[in-house]
Amino acid sequence: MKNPRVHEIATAMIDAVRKVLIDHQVTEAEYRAGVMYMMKVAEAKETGLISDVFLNSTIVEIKAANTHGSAPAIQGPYFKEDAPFVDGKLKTYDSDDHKPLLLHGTVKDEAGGVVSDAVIDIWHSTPDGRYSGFGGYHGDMPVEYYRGKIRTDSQGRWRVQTTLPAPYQIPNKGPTGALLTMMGSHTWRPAHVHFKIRKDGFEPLTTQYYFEGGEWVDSDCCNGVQPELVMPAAIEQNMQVMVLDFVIEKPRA
Ligand code: MBD
Ligand code: FE
Repeated sequence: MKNPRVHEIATAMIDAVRKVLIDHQVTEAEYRAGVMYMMKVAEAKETGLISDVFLNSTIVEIKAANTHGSAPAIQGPYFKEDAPFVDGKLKTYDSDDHKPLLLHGTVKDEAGGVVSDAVIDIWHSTPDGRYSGFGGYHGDMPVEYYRGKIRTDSQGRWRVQTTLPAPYQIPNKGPTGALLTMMGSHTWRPAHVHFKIRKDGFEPLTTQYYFEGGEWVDSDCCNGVQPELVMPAAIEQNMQVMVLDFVIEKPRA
């Protein structure tokens, strides 16, 4: 059955690629190398990674231009729906000697009203750049580490403690890393913490925040940094803190 949206987008994508092939006079051998490359990406289970490295920021750009809520950011390939609810603290490894990080703030609607009982997913990598709940490069860490869900209270407030994430290298031994290297780029992302805020009757907000002055903030290999997402360093209770007041919006007709 013909799907008009698929027809429109798939046809335009194929036309765009055909134009590149012609403009750059791509040879038969180069075309075959490209096809082999896509097979390697699938074999290495990097289809999600390579898509998000190059294209997620464009989807975010589209969303950002149409939102009255907080700035969205790229989700990346390492969100896990099955992360558990946590009580004020993400589980981290004791061998993780990095500094504590306090995260707190509020969730409000566009009119400034508090949003209670919103669910916030929070996730970030270990200091050595691994995400829990994934195999291969990530080493099969149980899903309850370095991620969790919390709820806002009756005042729309939320709070959670974790450890400070470090600058992060995307999986760099596979085809995605190889392509970035051949393109003259690199595989680094600035240290970041991911958030997904959901509440019935509101648009989900997927975002992530970075640390002012952090390494790679000015050259993220995923093009995911926007000025609103870079937070200044602050200290509370002897801990580095990020205070984030999220605004979520109702779906538009
Ligand atoms: C990540 O951790 C990430 O956040 C993104 C967007 C892409 C690759 C790895
Ligand atoms: Fe990430």
